[in-house]
Amino acid sequence: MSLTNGHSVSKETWDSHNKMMLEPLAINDSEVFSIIKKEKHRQTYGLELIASENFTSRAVLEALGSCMNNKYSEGYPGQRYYGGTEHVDELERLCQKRALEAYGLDSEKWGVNVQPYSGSPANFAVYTAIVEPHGRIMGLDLPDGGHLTHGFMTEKKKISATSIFFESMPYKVNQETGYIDYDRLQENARLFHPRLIIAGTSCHSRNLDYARMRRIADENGAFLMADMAHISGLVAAGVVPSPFEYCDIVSTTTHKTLRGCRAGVIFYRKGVRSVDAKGKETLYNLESLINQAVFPGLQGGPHNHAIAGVAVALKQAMTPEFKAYQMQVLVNCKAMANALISHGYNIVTGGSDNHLILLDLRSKGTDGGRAEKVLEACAIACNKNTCPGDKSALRPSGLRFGSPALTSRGLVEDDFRKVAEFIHRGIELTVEIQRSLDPKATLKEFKEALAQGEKFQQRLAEVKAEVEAFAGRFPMPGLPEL
Ligand code: DSN
Repeated sequence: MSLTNGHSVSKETWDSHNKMMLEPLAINDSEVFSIIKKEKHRQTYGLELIASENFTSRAVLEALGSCMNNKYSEGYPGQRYYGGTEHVDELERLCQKRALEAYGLDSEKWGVNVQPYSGSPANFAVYTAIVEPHGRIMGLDLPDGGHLTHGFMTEKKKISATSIFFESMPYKVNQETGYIDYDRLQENARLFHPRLIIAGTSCHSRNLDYARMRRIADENGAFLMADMAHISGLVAAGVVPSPFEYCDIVSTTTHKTLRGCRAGVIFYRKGVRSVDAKGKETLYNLESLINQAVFPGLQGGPHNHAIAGVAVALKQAMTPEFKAYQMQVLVNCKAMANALISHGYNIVTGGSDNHLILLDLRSKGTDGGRAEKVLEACAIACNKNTCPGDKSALRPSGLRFGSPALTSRGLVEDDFRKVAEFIHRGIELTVEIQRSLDPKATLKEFKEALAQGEKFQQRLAEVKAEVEAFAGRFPMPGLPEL
């Protein structure tokens, strides 16, 4: 074996290493390449209705897959712990500037941190910045449409770190109407005296009353934070009410309706927080608290490739095309809701102001878990969800559907009516399969019947084939190969 001059590896191995570093994925790792191709096929030929998902653009994916991935840059622009950061500084400043512009924010009054890895770390950074250990937080309960990070715990167990490291008290929706019960929130906040109230949802189809929540926060000297992750694209386009007027802090992910890559952003107020009767001003001190909490408090080096992707998505979010897209997201969601209502379904709150609906299957004699599995077998992706009044989170009665992803592929109202028909056929099949089993059959037994029952296989295959033919007609955004 011949060794290269002064090196301890063979020339062949070294040449082969250098070749490997330049190979495309398809050649270098056919196993991963083939899994990605299968996922691309699933996304292209299926109906993606998970309300928090979207298809980002080719430009965002190019930025995400760029050399920005290679760079460490702990710190903030102009104050880094490593050298070679002049371009990532420029990128992060551009991303910050675009984030403020996309939401029409004055840089004297608002600042932004674009380093959070995603929504959950962004939220936890906010809590550690402004709430002392075991301080009090109120967020919408998870079974009522809130997010895990808003403080979820059960009677038996503290589930989210928010409820482990802080004291969380949930607020609820009215169990009859599905709308947020602000009166009860106000009453409980007066007893609980939270340091922070979170205005944000993961499964709620109505606009939030930020003005009311601001008043409740003020009564208690609490901060008001909006977690606008689900609706941040709709807010940027100005097609739903903006939380910025009323909130001290706004967090978001960047990959849902905003349609960027997976990352998180925190906006915080600067300048005067309040003026007392004698005219004495109190200033916000959120900037250093939040920046410190993100780095070095909770994170290491920022994901500069993700910041590049977010910057591209934010530029797109300021275009007329993006506004048109978000308007279409809303009308498509309404078209799907109305079509499902005309097929005889109940929708929690009776409709939607935004990009999602929650279908209540209780009147159909089935539940979300079973219907989700049948729809999945028909190439329709959605998720089971608790409905207001559900007795157990282990058997949720609802299905959550969102319009953002399919709208990115160009579907319009008529197409969404067709989508609703596919959903209806899948749910009818669910009910039939369930009726063919013992009423006490478990979800596991239901899944076995779904996998083996010859009687239903042909009909499932028919629906799936029609879904795939329909979905395959619409272009798929992203990189051509992957
Ligand atoms: N997983 C997201 C959702 O589906 O709402 C939230 O993080």
